[in-house]
Amino acid sequence: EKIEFNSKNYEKIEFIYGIAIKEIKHKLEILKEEYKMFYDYDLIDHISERIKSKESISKKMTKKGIDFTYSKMIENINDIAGVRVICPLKKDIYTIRKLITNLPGIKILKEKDYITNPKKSGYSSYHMILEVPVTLSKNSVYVKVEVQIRTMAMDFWASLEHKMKYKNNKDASKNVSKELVQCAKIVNKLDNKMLLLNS
Ligand code: 0O2
Repeated sequence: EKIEFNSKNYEKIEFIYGIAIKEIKHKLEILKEEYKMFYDYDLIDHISERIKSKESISKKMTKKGIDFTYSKMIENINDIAGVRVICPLKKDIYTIRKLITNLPGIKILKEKDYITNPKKSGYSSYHMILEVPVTLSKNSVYVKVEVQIRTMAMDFWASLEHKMKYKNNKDASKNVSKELVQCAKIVNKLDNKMLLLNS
C-alpha cells in the first residue's frame, strides 16, 4: 500500500530511529570513556549523529528508482539514522570496528571498507550498517543505523568535499574533482605519517 508521506507519520518513524541512535551512541561513549579511564588513550575524538531529512530520503529513493512507501523506505534506505565516529589515528578505526562487532545484541548487516578501497572521489571511511534493538512498551524492533568511522583528517576532507561537491546537483568541474582526489591522497599520507609517529 502506498502511504502518504505526511509529516505526522514521519515524525513517528524519526522518533524510533532517534532511539536507535541514542542506544548506539551511548555504548560508543562508554567505550570512549573506558579507554580514557583505563588505558589513558583517546580512542574516539568525538561522535556525531543525524537523522536524514525526508527531502534527502525521497531524493535518494528517486535516484535509486524506488517509489515511495514507508515500508520500501525502511527496507531500502540504510542511512536514515547515521552516527559518525571520529578518531585520531587510522588504526583506531579498526579497533572501533572490532568493538562494535563485539557489542552484544547488535547485528552487523553490511560493512564497506572505503579505507582499504577509497571511492573514486577519494572518499575514505569505514561504513557499517547495524541493526540496533529498540525496546518499546508493546514490542521490540530492530532499527538500522549507519555508522561511519573515520580519522579527523578524513573527516576534514569529507566535510569540505561534501560542501563543495557531493550535495551539489551540478557536477563540480573535472579539475576540482581531480584536485580533491589529490587532497585525499595527501590526507592518506598524513594519516600514515601520524600513525608512524605515534607507534
Ligand atoms: P549524507 O548527506 O551524508 O546523508 P547503500 O544503499 O548503503 O549501499 P549508499 O547509501 O549510497 O548505498 O552507500 P555509501 O556510498 O556507502 O554511503 C553513502 C554515505 O557515505 C553518504 O551519504 C555520505 O555520507 C558518505 N559518502 C559516500 N561517498 C562520499 C563522497 O564521495 N564524499 C563524501 N563527502 N561523502 C561520501 P549520503 O546519503 O549521500 O549523504
